[in-house]
Amino acid sequence: MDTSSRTHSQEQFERACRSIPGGVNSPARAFGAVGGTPPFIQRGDGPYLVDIDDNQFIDFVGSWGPHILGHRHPAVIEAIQQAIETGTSFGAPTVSESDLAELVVELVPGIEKVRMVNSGTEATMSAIRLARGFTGRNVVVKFAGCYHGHVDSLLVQAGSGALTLGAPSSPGVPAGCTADTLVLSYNDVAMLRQAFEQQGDSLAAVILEPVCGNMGCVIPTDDFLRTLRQLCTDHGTVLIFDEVMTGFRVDLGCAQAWLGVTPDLTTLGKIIGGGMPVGAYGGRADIMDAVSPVGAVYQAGTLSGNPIAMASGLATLQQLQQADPYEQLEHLAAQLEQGFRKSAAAADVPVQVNRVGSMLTLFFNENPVTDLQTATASDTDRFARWFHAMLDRGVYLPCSQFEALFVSAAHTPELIEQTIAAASEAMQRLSNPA
Ligand code: HOZ
Repeated sequence: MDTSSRTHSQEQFERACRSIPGGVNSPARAFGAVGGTPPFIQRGDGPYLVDIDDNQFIDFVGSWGPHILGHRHPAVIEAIQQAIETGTSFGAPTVSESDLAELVVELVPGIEKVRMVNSGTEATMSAIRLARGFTGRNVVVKFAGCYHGHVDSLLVQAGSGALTLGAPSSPGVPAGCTADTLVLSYNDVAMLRQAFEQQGDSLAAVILEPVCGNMGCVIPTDDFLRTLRQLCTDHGTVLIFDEVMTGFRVDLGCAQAWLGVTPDLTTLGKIIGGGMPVGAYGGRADIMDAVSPVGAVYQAGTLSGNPIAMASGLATLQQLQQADPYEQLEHLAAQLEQGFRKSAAAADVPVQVNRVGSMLTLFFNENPVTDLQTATASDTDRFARWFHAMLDRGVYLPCSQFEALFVSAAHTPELIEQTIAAASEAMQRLSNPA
């Protein structure tokens, strides 16, 4: 399929750029790192996206994670429609908030109590404030290449769009906001031990993506995670897993269940809203009870716990619980991983494929990718050419080397085969550009 005709998208992008900075409401989707014009989406349908030029793409972005069931899953749409009939927002308690909270508590090992917010950024910002309020300490550890939304204190050596667009540490964040942020290297156990030896008793929190997705998919070593858990316990430091991307993605119990390491606090986003704007932070009851109105740590939101968003999230999690698609996702993603590896080998293009369950990144890199330094050694020009060759063949991938793609339960072995065929052609194009 040739999907290179994108006249209407081009017109709409030019129009959008006149009234919206860069034509987009979130920088990661602007094609800044790969060049060209992003397709404007008309609709989603199961594993497909259709743009306004009527091009159909096999979608491996899934709205950057939420659509683990594919687009417009009937159970999710029906739940949203039912909720809309009763109103759109009340700013008062509803039963749906407890329904979703109870299910989250049941599914996620580290969550005894949970507070709903509206985005992943809000969740991590609130979790950091809570950890500081609970411990009475200020210093927070983060890891280079991990991304926790656009929270001032965490926008240091950040991944995702910040890394893609070359601004891992943003202007507009006063030095004072990051003075208490300590940045360490992902998977570096010696550096971690040293930081705790030097200032363990003044560390309020350590926050990390337990499987990183925002410098591309990077997998933690067992030693790294277990050492981190032990050091946090020994020093009374709050361990925060940012599971905005991995939550309900790598396992129904999130990455913490898959890894067998339980954090003190967890932040969630994406799948928990089933495509509606929902974030959440939760964890140990003694810590969560420091949040207002029980405790003194203030956090609030007019639209938090919005009934339509709750209905969408609840339907999504219930569907995951009933259908249990994780084995199917593992098979599909393993098929894709093998296909990508073979297509690269056949074209003599050096790549690394990092994958956990249905999240995967193909790095154009000769060496293993284990942290930010090794991730940024990837050939991003090559990535851009591969990305466009795939898009022209009807495969919609994340538009950055430093993101993970997502397989959904709506994909089929046939669609994965079709994607691998496109990948083989695209790889051949890389080694023989003419
Ligand atoms: N946080 C997303 C990437 N990891 C980007 C979301 C977007 O731009 O829509």
